[in-house]
Amino acid sequence: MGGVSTGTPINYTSRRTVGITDPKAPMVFEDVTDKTALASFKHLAGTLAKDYIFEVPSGGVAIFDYDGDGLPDIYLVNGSTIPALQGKGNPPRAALYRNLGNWKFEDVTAKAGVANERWGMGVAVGDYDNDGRPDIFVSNFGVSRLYHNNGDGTFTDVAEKLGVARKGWSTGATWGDYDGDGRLDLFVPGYIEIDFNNLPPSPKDANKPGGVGQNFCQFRGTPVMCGPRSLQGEGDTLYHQKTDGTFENVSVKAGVSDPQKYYGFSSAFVHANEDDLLDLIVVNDSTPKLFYINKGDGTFEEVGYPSGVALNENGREQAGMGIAIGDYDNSDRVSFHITNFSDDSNVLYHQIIPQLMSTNGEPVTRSKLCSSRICEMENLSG
Ligand SMILES: [Ca+2]
Ligand SMILES: [Ca+2]
Ligand SMILES: [Ca+2]
Ligand SMILES: [Ca+2]
Repeated sequence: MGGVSTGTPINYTSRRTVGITDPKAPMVFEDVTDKTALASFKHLAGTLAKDYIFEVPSGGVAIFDYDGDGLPDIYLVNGSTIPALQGKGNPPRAALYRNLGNWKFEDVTAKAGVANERWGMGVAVGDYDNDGRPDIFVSNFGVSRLYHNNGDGTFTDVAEKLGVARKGWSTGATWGDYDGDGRLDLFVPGYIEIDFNNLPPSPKDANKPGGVGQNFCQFRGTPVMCGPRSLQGEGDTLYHQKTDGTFENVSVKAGVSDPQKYYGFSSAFVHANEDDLLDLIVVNDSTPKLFYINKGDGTFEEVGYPSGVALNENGREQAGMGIAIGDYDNSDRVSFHITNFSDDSNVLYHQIIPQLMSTNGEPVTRSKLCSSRICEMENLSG
């Protein structure tokens, strides 16, 4: 995104997907949105001009059964606008749709009290207080929220009270009990520090006399919003849940504070090796990915480079956006699929275990190798 001159615009003369789909293929999925209450949801993030980078991303969806009736419900995060942030307009609202069955949904946002009305960037669901009811963490550009599920169809924002009202630009968060004490902990990546009193140059500045000029921030030859490169990134935050149910910021102590201030976009707690300790991966935009192996003493070792996950096969950082984790080849080892920004390749990292022998000729077991140092990943996307 932005930050470099990319030359003259490229004009595509045909749809770039032509020839890669089979028109005779059977229709497997039907888009039923218009038949449901979800059809009335409108996601809004800034203006169409997208003058600033925070108007570009936003959103997120959580599908979970908030009322325990066995039917999965849908929570849609919404963005916001600069006037709304300044109190000069109505903020867009997030929405919770209760599943009534038979593709019928009821908008229960107002009753549930989960409209957010801040600039939403992501959502992570977890039952942090072990009462059997899933709770909602909403990552905001602004102040994040933790909606406690009261069990009667309503939620209460307890973020300030419990110490997780993260300020700044929070993105794809993840719940996980990294220290195995039975209480969920919360990791939240930070993206970019934005100073509203000193906003980055916008495309409308490009042609102004004395302005930043055409070459400042371009995408395919068109002036666009600036960032993330050249903008100040944000550190990341790990909240450890204490015995009293409040959270403490242990990012620095645990070694996951991201002092380089990479542009964090997505994260996931994951069992990456064979011990029973949760590891952590952070997908960053335009900066190396961070891969943390849990050492079991409340700290993590960052192994992004030695594991092969930090960069792509050409040794370049990619504009990481999202992550999917799964054992697609039934090898009992997780693989990572990372999605990247437009025109960049998406990457599948397959976990491999080098065949090593110990000094007495015995095979080194995977758990010994992987938990003591790193899990090695190979890039299969090429
Ligand atoms: Ca339900
Ligand atoms: Ca709960
Ligand atoms: Ca814990
Ligand atoms: Ca970060």
